[in-house]
Amino acid sequence: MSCLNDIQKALIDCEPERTISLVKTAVADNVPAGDILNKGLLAGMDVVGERMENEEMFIPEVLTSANAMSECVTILKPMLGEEERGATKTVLMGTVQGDLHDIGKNLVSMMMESAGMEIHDVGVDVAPETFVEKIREIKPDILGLSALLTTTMPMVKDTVDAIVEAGIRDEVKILVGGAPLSQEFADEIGADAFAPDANVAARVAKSL
Ligand code: B1M
Repeated sequence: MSCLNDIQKALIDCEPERTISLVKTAVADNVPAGDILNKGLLAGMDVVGERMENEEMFIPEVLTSANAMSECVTILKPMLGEEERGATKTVLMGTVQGDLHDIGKNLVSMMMESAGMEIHDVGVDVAPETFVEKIREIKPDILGLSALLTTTMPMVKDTVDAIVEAGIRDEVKILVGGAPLSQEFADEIGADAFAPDANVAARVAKSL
């Protein structure tokens, strides 16, 4: 359907107003919300992610596309059927205690939201006990922990340890990321997965 190709292209070309307007028109024309999401927006976002990985698109452009996608998802949310909603994973996301960096975390959240997941962002400088409390309250499928400083890497481990001590480790998959982290570090601290960037994070979260 050509309107879905147009939506895809507008998102890839980093044209937020056009993307949103095309989505509104498609909704008004009774195009199924699931098609707009999957065949228009998510297909476009896959290309954006690939271009980001290949350094053909840069952070500000990716953020613009991701923001447009978020707005479109908000427009489509009430119209999405149980099937699409049922496929949604819930993610609790935060930057660990002592760390104030949130641009990468926000980008990861947006890419996950773009992939259809429901994000509960608890912000930056989040204490291990707050993560434990929020896991009990929100019951997410996945916990995302971000850390950008070598000095806050140990806090990622402390957070995982607090979750183990609270007896809720089996209830949530843990995904970690941030520039100084690695797969090796994730394995060492007993996390379920590591992702080096936002696109991989969304892909890994889908598979967890
Ligand atoms: Co800070 N800072 N900073 N800083 N800062 C870095 C990280 C640093 C590398 C700069 C440098 O020295 N070259 C350095 C860390 C060195 C180290 O420990 N290895 C550093 C430092 C030292 C500091 C301070 C200590 C400086 C000081 O005060 N003396 C201080 C610490 C404050 C604190 O946190 N307690 C500090 C403060 C700040 C600002 C507040 C000024 C600001 C943050 C603003 C904000 O986030 N709202 C800031 C910034 C902007 C940076 C740099 C320049 C940019 C970070 C960024 O947003 N990158 C950074 C240098 C750099 O990275 N070039 C630097 C863009 C972002 C999209 O990438 O965050 O890597 P990134 O996220 C990526 C991946 O890492 C991954 O996906 C993202 C998207 O692809 N990812 C995940 C991130 N989280 C993930 C979670 C996942 C999966 C993937 O799953 C859950």
